[in-house]
Amino acid sequence: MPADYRFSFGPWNISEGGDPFGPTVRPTVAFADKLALYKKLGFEAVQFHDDDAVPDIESKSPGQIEREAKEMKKLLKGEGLVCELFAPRLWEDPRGVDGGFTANDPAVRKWAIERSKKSIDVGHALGCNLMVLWLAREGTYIRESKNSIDSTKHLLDAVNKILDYSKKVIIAIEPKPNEPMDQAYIPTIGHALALGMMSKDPRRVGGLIEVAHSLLAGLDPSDDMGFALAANKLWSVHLNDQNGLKYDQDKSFGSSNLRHAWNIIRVLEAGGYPKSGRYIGLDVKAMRTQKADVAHKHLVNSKEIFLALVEKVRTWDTKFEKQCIANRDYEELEIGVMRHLMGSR
Ligand code: 3MF
Ligand code: MG
Repeated sequence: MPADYRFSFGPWNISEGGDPFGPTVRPTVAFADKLALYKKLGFEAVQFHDDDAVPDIESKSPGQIEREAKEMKKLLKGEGLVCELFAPRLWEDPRGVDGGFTANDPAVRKWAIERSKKSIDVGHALGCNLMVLWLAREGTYIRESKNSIDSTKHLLDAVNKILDYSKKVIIAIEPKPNEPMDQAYIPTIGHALALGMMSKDPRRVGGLIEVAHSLLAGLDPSDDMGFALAANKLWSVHLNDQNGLKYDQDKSFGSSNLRHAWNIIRVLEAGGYPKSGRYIGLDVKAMRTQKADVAHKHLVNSKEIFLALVEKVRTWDTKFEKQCIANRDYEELEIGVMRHLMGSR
C-alpha cells in the first residue's frame, strides 16, 4: 500500500443527513467523538471551521478565543492529530446573508474582515498557518445586485488585510462557481490565482481545488490541479465526485467517474504532491439513506478508491503510453487505459 500520502477531512463530513427538502435523519455526533474517529478511520489531520474550534466565536473575547483554541489543540494532540487548515465560517452568520467581503454594506465588509482575523487567531493557536477561503456567498443571485468590479476590489482588499494581519498566514482560495449563490466571483482556480497575483504578497496566496467544484464549472479537475501544480500553488485538495451539473453532491471519490479520479492521481503523482507533505483532503457526504452506525463509510471508501488508483497509476505501462503518443495512436492509448482500469488485460 502506498504509504506516502496523508489524509484529512473536515468534521462536517460526518453529518446528520439533512437536505434542503428534508430534516436530519441521524443523531448529531459530538465533536470530541468525531475526533476520536479520525485515527480509527485512517486519517491524520483535521480541517477546521473557526467555530468548530471555538463555538459561538463572535461572542468571545480575544483571550477567551485563544484559550479555547489552545484547549482544542490539546484535544487534538491527545488523539494524535494535527490541524491541516482553518476557515472562517462567514456564510452562516445572518450578517453575511448577501456575502461578507463583497457585501454592499461597508459595515458588513468590515465585520467579515474582523471575523477572518479571529479565525487566524484560532488557526495559529491550533498550530496552523494555512487558511482556506471558500468564498461561499461572495457572488450574486442577480447580476444587478452588486458591481463585479467593486466586488473584485473588495475581495482583494480582504485578502490584503488578512495578509497584513499575520505575517505567517498563507491563504488557499477554494473556488466554486455556484451554490449557494447563482454566480460566484471566484468560480475557478484561474480566478483564485489571479486574485492572489494581484495581492500585496502573491507568494502567500494559492489554492485548494475541490473535484466537485471544478466539475460544476464545466472543467476537468485534473487539468485544474495541473494548472495549480505548475504554479506551485496547489496547497490542498478536496477530493470527492459529482455526477454531472447538479447541486454540489460531494459523492465518494471516484464513485461517479473513475477515469477522472485516475487522471487526478496521475497529475498529483506527476506534480510531486505526496512529497510536498501536503494532505489529501476529502470533502464527502454520506448518503442520506445511511444509518448512523455506517455513516462514515464514504470516508474510508474514498480513501480505499484513492489508494487503489495510486497503485493503478504506479503500475501503468509508461513505455506503452510513450509509444502510443509517438505513433499518435490515441485509440490504442485509450483502450490501454481502459484495460488497465478494468483489469481486463
Ligand atoms: C462547499 C465546500 C465547503 C468548504 C469548506 C472549507 C463546507 O461546497 O466545499 O465545505 O470546503 O467550508 O472551507
Ligand atoms: Mg470543499
